[in-house]
Amino acid sequence: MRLLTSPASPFARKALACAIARGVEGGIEPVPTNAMASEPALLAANPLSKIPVLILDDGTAVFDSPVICELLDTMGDAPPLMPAAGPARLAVAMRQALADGIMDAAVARRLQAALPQDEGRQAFDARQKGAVTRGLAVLEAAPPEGLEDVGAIAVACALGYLDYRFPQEPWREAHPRLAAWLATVEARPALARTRPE
Ligand SMILES: N[C@@H](CCC(=O)N[C@@H](CS)C(=O)NCC(=O)O)C(=O)O
Repeated sequence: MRLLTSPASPFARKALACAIARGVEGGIEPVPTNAMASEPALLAANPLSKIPVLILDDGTAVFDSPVICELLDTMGDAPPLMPAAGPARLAVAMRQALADGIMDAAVARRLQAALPQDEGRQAFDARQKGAVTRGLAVLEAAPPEGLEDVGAIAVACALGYLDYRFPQEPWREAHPRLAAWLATVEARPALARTRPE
């Protein structure tokens, strides 16, 4: 399998972290891909021109990151990262959705920052920043425990992206429970081996 990826992408990090947690990363060749360049190979795999994309050995292209993580959960022998059914599955899926939403908003802020800052863009940035702020507040009220599911992995990737791209907006002081949780899991291979440099 090949993973169209970038070390800076929190979504790609989540997919790779899930592969590591499942013990199947050895069967995945990372292919560095600049999504913004919309190279033909990426467009052929994902018409949305987004990474990550997992290309299976038969050529099937799988996106987006929750679908990739769900597929990875069917591979390998490690305990599943997504509960099979019921309220536990819904809770993990919702936590992943919240973390992905924080990533979406933070990535949008990052892309917009490179554009001329007129009033409209400032309003857009404030809206995205609000989504991040409210999302962090919800996570602080109920932080993950451990790193045993895709929801927790997604939260760690979202926080890692904030650290990486927005060091000027530190989040730990206002979110001590979340910070304490991240400190307990960030040395795990799934996170340590995928941390953006
Ligand atoms: N919902 C997608 C989001 C992926 C995404 O936004 N990836 C970014 C990189 S972090 C990207 O490829 N952006 C390129 C673009 O928006 O054109 C997923 O979960 O995979």
